[in-house]
Amino acid sequence: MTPLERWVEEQAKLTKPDKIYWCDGSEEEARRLIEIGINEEKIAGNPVFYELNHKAFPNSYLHRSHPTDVARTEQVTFICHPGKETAGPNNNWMAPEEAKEKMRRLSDGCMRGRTMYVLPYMMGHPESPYAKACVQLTDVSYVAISMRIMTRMTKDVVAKIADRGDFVKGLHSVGDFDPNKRFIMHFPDEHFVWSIGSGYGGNALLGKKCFSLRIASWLGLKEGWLAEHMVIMGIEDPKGNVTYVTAALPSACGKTNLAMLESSLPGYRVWTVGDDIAWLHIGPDGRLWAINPETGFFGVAPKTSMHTNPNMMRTLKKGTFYPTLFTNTALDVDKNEPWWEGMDGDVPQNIVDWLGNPWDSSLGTKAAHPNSRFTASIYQCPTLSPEFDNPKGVPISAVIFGGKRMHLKPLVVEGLNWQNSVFLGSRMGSETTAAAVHAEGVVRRDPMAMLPFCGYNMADYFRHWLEIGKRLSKPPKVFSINWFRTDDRGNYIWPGFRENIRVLKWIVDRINNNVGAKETAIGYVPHLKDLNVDGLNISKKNLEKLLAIDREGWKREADDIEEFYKKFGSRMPKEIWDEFNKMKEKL
Ligand code: GTP
Ligand code: SPV
Ligand code: MN
Repeated sequence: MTPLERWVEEQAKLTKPDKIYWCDGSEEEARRLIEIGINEEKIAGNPVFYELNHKAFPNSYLHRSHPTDVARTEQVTFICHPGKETAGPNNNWMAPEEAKEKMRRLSDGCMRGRTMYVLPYMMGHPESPYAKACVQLTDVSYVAISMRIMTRMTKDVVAKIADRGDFVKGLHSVGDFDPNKRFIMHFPDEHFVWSIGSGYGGNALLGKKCFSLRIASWLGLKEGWLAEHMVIMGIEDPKGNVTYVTAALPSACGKTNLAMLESSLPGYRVWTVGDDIAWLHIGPDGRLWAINPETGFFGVAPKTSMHTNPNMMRTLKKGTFYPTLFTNTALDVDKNEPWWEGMDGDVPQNIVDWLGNPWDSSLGTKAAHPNSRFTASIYQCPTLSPEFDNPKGVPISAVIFGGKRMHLKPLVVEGLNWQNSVFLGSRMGSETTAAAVHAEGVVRRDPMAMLPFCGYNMADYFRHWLEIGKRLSKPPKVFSINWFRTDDRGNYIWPGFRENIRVLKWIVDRINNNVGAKETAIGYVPHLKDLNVDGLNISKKNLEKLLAIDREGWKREADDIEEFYKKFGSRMPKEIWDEFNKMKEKL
C-alpha cells in the first residue's frame, strides 16, 4: 500500500463513506459526476445540479447551495500552528491537537450514505519547478467538478506522488451544513487542510485559498517566495510590447474584471494569466516571476455583462469539454438560462431567485445572491495569455495594490522605493464585500489584500516582503489603485472597467520612464496631463479630486493604520514604522 492509499484508507475509516471513487479527471468521468449530481445527490433536498440551456451557455449547470452556505466564513477559519504567535493577531488560532480532536469528533461518520471522491490534482503546470502535487477528499460532486475546472486534475498525479508521503492533503465534507459545526482548519507544517460543514468555494475547494494562499504563504516564508491574492496580466502597448504586472485587490474588489479588461484605448490590449492567485519567485535574472497555480475562474456573477466584462461573458458562452457552473444565481425560467442583476438586456418576465422561489422585483430583494458565482475554465477565455502554460511563468514589472474606498484614496499612487512600497502594501484598507460573511461596506485594514489569507503572523509577512526586495536586483515598481471614489452625490467618479486601461497605461509609462510624477507624503501621484482622459466625461474638479491628497483625512487614516500595526507589537518591522513616521511627518 502506498502512503497515499494508506492516508485515504485512514480518512475513510473515520468518515465512513458508502463508496470511495478515485477520480482520473477525464471528460467521461465529469459527465458521470454531473449525472450523479442531477439525479442522485441532494443538498437541502435539492439536486446538486440543474442542467441549463446549452445553446446559450454550453455545458452549463446551475447549483444552489445550502441557504446558509453562500460565502467564506472567516470567523470559523483557523490557522493551527503549534504557537499562537506564529499565527498572529491576523488569524484565528487553535492548537493543532485540539483542532484535530474537534474535527475527529465532527467527522466521525460524516460521509455515511455518501461517496468519497479522491481528487488528485496539481497546483501549477506539472512541468513547473514551482508546482505542487495535491490530493483532496470530498463527499460532494459539486466540489469534485469545481476542482476539475479550477485545477489540473489527472491521475498522473497519483504516480507523481507514488511512494512519497509529503503531498498536500485536503479532507473536505459538507457534513450536515450546520453553521455551528462548520470549521476550516489549516495545519501549515503538515501541508494539510481539514474542512467541514461548507460547500462554498473558498471553504471547500481546498486547492484555492486554503492551500494556494494560506498554506503556500507559509511555504513561501520557509522557501523564499510569495503566495499572493493577485491577478497576473500582460499589458500590450501599440508597439506590441507586453509588460506583465500583478494586482492584489481584496475579495470582490475587481480582480477578475481587471484580469481580462477590454481596452478602451486603441492599440492597447490585456492578456490574462490569472485572476485570483499568484505564486511569485525570484528568477535567476533577479526579477520577480509569476505563475498562476489555478486553471479556472471562480468569479462574482452580479454586474457581469457585455458592458463591464465582455471577455467573461464570452468565456461563459464558449463551451468546451469543461462544464461551466453557476452557483446561487437566479434563473430565467422561460429561457432556462442563468440570470443576475446587471446582466445585459431587459429583466426577464419569469425569474426564480437563488433560493428557488418565484421572484417579485417589487419586493426589493435580490434575485441572484450578491456573492453568486460562476466557475469556468480559463482555457475558454478569449484573452488567455500565450504564456499561461509556460512552466517558468512571466516576468513582473509592476505590483499593484488596491481596494474599494469611496473616500480618501487617490486613483493611483506609486511607491517611492521598495521599503516605502512594502509600507504602501501594508497600509492598504478596503470596504468589506459580500464575498465573506460579515457587515458590508465597513473599512478594514487589509494589507496586500491578504488579511483573510496570510497563513502566519503578518508582521513576519511584512518582513518577508522586505527581504524578498533585497534579493531582487530588478524589483518591480509598486502602485496602489482605487476605482471607487465617489462624488458629492455618492456616484462613482471614475468610469472603471475598460477605462481602467488609462491608469494601466500611466503605470506602463512610469515603468518605461516615459513620464514624471509628483512626490507627495504618500508616494508619487500622476501629473494630470500625463493621464489620458480623452473622451471621458469627468469634470476638472472631480479629476483633481481623484488625484488630490486630503491631509486631514490621511492623518485620520494614519491613526487607524497605527492601531493596526500596534496589534503586532515588537514583531512589527522597524522599517515599516520608519516609513510610517516619514509619511506622518510629511502630512
Ligand atoms: P474575488 O473573486 O472575490 O476575489 O473578487 P474579484 O476581486 O475578482 O472581484 P470582481 O472582478 O469579481 O469584481 C467584484 C465587483 O466589483 C463586481 O460587482 C464588479 O462589477 C465590480 N467592479 C470591478 N471592477 C470595477 C470598476 O472598475 N469599477 C467599478 N465601479 N466596479 C468594479
Ligand atoms: C475570494 O473571496 O477572494 C474569492 C472567492 O476569490 S473564494 O475562492 O471563495 O475565496
Ligand atoms: Mn479572491
